[in-house]
Amino acid sequence: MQTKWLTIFIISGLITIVNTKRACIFNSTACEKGWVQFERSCYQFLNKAVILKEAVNYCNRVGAHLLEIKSSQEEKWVDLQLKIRGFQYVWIGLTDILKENDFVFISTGGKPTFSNWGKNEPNNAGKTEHCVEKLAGSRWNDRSCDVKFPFVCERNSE
Ligand code: MAN
Ligand code: CA
Repeated sequence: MQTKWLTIFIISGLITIVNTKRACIFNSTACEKGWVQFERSCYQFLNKAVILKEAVNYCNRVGAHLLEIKSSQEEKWVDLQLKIRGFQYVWIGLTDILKENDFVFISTGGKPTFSNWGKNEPNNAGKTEHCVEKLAGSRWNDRSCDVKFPFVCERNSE
């Protein structure tokens, strides 16, 4: 009789552990309301055109950074999101403001390993283009940091 109760006790304990673990895994991959997930990031799409520094500051205030596209899979997903939301352009979090034609992530200063520049870009037109726009469904172009574009914030989902 004692063995029976001990067995029930142990099994119910194990079920509780498994269910808790499952809930943790489920919650840890979820993004907050207003954010959407792709792989290990949460993204917020802001359909308001602002100059680059305002986009950077907004993303920082919500614990994020400007969109950083690190693979063609990520870019394909971003293009789907932009298309469905009717965005034509967005800022991305790259700049060569410290050294001409040396593009780095604004968030870390690190060098990207993936890029998707348009034909003949970056061209530093008028020698005033130190920020980067992405055309929805298309490629990247260096632009003046003082023009206004909608933007996307990105942060870790874990
Ligand atoms: C054209 C190209 C781009 C440049 C913009 C600036 O589209 O020369 O490289 O950034 O004009 O308006
Ligand atoms: Ca350009």
